[in-house]
Amino acid sequence: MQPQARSVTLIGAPLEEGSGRRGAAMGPAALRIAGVDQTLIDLGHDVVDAGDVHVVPARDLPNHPKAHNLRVVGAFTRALEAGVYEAATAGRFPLILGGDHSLSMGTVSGMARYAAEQGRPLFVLWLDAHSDFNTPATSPSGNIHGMPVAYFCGKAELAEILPKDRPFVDPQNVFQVGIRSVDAPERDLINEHGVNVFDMRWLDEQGVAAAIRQVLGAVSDVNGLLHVSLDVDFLDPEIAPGVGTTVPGGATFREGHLIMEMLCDSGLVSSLDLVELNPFLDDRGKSARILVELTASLFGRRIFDRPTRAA
Ligand code: EXY
Ligand code: MN
Ligand code: MN
Ligand code: MN
Repeated sequence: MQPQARSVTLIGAPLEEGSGRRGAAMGPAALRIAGVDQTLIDLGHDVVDAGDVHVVPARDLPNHPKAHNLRVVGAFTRALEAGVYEAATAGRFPLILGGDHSLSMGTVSGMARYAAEQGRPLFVLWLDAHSDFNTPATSPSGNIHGMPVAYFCGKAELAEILPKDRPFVDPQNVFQVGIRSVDAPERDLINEHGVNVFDMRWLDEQGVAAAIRQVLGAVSDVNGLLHVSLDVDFLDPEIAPGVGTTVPGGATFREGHLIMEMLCDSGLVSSLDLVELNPFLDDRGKSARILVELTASLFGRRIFDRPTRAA
């Protein structure tokens, strides 16, 4: 069975100001050089590249001492929220080429607005070494890329970037997979709000397939939409070194592909972020290539068709 042909809109987000170091702004270019558009076209999908988002810093936002570069991150948040919402409303699959992980404040918020209009709950699959659930009050670094999940769940006060009545994601609809670096106050917030965490210990003991089955079951039970946010540091640094926040003990090549293949088979994924790629730190394009390969698996590349099995 061939996966459905999708209409995909690529949106480049050359954002690095959320990360506290330079380089991630080159991520969209590296993903294009690695052939993300042609890879999807070859799999039978309709692809439109909307180009990169360009912004000027938002002067109505404060210079926040504990949320660095808020004016730049806020401007990207607004532009991406609108761009993702418009693409989804046009029946297209938004695929965001990042850019640091603060960009998910905008992309997930845009999908949350779309999902609310559809009367469907939005779920988020967060593939990351980190939980990214800090707030300006708990962050050890002040870097906003450690805060996007708290932001789109409505738990991080970051001035009025988006309208006050924006829809939030229910923290209990957030599933984090691959986690192995969490700050102590961040862990308290995650427990308090009921975020679902499959940390590396869980994956070692039970396997990624069991985790993804739980996620897909939760989404399909209530006819939800599923946004996937893939941080390069979800993967082990041996196979994906091109990221500023490497943490040893990450997902393997096959674990990454199995997740994407299962997500593809489910037909439930509505949108995707590829984030934190830092080509300045990469090894001859290795990390950009693996992101494109994983995207191919999500969009239907497979080794053999699977037999349809009774449940
Ligand atoms: N938890 C640390 C902080 O908030 O500063 C590190 C966050 C790294 C975030 C990377 C993108 O996933
Ligand atoms: Mn910039
Ligand atoms: Mn992250
Ligand atoms: Mn991370």
